[in-house]
Amino acid sequence: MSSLTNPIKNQPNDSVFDLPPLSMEPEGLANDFKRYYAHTFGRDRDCHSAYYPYKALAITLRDRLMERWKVTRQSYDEAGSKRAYYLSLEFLMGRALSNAMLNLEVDGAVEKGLYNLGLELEEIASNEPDPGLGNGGLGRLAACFLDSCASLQLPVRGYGLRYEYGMFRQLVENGEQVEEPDHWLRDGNPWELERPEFTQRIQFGGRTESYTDQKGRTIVQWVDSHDVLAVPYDIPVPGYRNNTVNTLRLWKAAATDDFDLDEFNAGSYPESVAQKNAAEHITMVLYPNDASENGKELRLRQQFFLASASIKDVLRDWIRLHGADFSRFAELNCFQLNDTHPAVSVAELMRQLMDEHGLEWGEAWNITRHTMAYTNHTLLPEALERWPVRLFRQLLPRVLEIIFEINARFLAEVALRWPGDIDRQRRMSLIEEGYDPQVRMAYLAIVGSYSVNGVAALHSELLIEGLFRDFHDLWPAKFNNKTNGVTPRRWLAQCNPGLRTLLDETIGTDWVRDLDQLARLVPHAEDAAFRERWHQIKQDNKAQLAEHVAEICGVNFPLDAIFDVQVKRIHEYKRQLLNVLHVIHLYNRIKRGDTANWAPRCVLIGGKAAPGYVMAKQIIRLVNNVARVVNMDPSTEGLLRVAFVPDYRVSLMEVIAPGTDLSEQISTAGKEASGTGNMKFMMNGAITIGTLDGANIEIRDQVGEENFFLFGLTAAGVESRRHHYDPNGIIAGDPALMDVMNLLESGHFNQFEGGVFDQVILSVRNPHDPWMTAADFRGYIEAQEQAAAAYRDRERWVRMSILNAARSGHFSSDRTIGEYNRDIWRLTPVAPGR
Ligand code: 26Q
Repeated sequence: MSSLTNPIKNQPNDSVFDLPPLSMEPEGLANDFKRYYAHTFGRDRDCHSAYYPYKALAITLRDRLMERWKVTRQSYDEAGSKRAYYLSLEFLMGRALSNAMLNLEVDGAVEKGLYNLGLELEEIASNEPDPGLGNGGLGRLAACFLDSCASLQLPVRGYGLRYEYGMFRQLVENGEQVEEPDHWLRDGNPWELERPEFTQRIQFGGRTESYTDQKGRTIVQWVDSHDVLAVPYDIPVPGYRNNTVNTLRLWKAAATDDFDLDEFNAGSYPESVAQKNAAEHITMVLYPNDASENGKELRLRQQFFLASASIKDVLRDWIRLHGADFSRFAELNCFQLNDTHPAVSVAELMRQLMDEHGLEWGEAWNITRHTMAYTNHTLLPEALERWPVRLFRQLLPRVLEIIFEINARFLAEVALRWPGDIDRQRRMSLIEEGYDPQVRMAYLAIVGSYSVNGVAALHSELLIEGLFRDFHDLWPAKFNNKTNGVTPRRWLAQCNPGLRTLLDETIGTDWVRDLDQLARLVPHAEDAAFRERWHQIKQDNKAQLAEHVAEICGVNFPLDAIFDVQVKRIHEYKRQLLNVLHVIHLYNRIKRGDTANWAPRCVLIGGKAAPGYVMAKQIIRLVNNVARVVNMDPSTEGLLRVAFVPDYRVSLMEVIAPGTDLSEQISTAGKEASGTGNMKFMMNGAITIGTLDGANIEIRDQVGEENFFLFGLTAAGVESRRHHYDPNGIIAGDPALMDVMNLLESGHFNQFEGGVFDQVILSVRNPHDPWMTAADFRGYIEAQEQAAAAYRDRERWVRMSILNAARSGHFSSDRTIGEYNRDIWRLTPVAPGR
């Protein structure tokens, strides 16, 4: 019947897109909300679920994003200018609803519209699940970067994986971490748009075959592979009030419809169908360790799946716009690798250009090494990714051949530069020889990239002096620094509405786009009335945080106390243990009656331990046990409270950062690449107590030494001390530390649980303790005393707090992305037309 009315083909013509712009006013928004709630979801007055109002509001806003999304895509195509792709195994986006409202500038209108329906926006927003598709800093950085790219109108697309299960949910039972799966997609995800039309086919396994064609060229084919489909799901990334909506494209693994015919004919039809299941496992779960987990086949599958699908997608797009001529490809495209996790992209881009698009090695290599850029996020040598050659051979035989060829050509270059220096060739080889040879992913990334960067000044320095020294000798110009940043939209405007209002009234509203404007607060630090308002806002935020802590942990935090907070992944190098030693020291002082001029203190610690990291789990248990002993002791009332907050995640940080006075950044110097929590705290007026590590150094440079509590060895000091480190001597010579160790070793915090803390305690006494906890104890205690003294002088503290926020402009991810763009990507901003 349609052949009569639509004789050409059953596809709508362009008038289907002729739609009037959607209302951004309270009434129009409320009408859409009502329609979705009642008609789309079919709710009536018997529905008491708070989830449906959230869903109805989410799609009301999604419609507004859709309008702008389409225009942005078209504008990028029309501009025809260079694009960048951020490849990452993790995007820790956090909740989308409030961010969409803020960036679309409808937050006020939505609140009003819902109020007229008898609904409270905040309550509705709290029903959104917090997607946890990342472990920590690296994943959250990717999310902040996408926000900044959209806000700066840069044509940048994120590529990642759509994990069915995100970061595990952390429970604490009897003081111990318990992991629960996070099935975040169970109730659907209103923010994603499935794009089956862009599905890609990804190869695994099989073998290679080569033959010589008529022109005498060697053609290699990857055959007998077991293929998996990659189905993209797009998530809109709105810029701040600029009509730009960029894309985060996440791949889901799906089985092909091919059957294993052998199995099928052998009569094992169910087995043959069940095989399909294995394919879908690739994107089932996020690996929950934030240091490399070596040798896990599924992880390598995930990495290649992301690399191959994303590159195919980019090449498909290229051919759509430019045809099969790749001569300008490198000029107009750039891939940023978020650590080595997607580094197999270097070889996979080579493979696709040569085997699928017919380029010669030389052409393909020229393109590859001018489009790939690599960011390193770690200094720990044990965290550098290596994959067994045998695993590569089995899973990605063609990719391994290409890696070998890259290596052979690279080592020839090394030999040319340093003739006869066999040791250097061995050190720099992409293949680590030995009983079980390994592919060194960082070296593959360096050799295949035109830019290699660290994430803070110290980190970038240490990289070229240490881990990557040989490569720096060869190609000094490749190496650069890009100090991390965080988005001021989520981490100030959204999470701290009280402070946002004060800032807007004091310095206008431009700071949200241009965070350096916060420097205009500096003179106001001398205004007593301004300080009073600042203090009041902090107290209100502390009250909100205290409410959460009371509800979640059952611990009461008095508001006159210093809120002293350390939240981050649990790691020995981050030294949550040092924090605990200080807590025990304070407890000891209380028990001794040494409380003259005391500043009441509430210590909050939170973070997840990798499920297989025994020491990290013991540290969590220690925090919980110390908290129980301290909080139960009547003598600590009004002086000291300790709590471990379970399931630390993005949405929790949005409550924690605004309510924090003192930010704990106490890693062993030279080990924390950057840190980004430190920046979120600073923006919200917390003062840092920290070591000269990562971005702490730059934070201190910005805010001035008088507004930062510094302690501890320097990175160089740590390395030179290693040779003559004597923790037992330090303990014997420091009565305070001696008391702390005695309490720990007497079993005071593990009555009836003999021995559970032995490993942790022994690590402090170990002369080979890589983190040198004892070395920094004295300095830390003294810095904490300075912090307490400063806090007792309220006017002084509030001044310091204001100056910290005022000097945080440098740590906006807009500044970071501006530098990536200026030095690496060289993209032209594109404002969406019409
Ligand atoms: C690798 C292989 C197999 C399984 C897991 C992994 C893996 C996953 C996540 C390895 C590392 C990570 C995450 C690392 C990370 O978050 N690093 C942090 O990055 C931040 C952003 O640059 C820095 O601020 C932190 O200092 C750094 O620790």
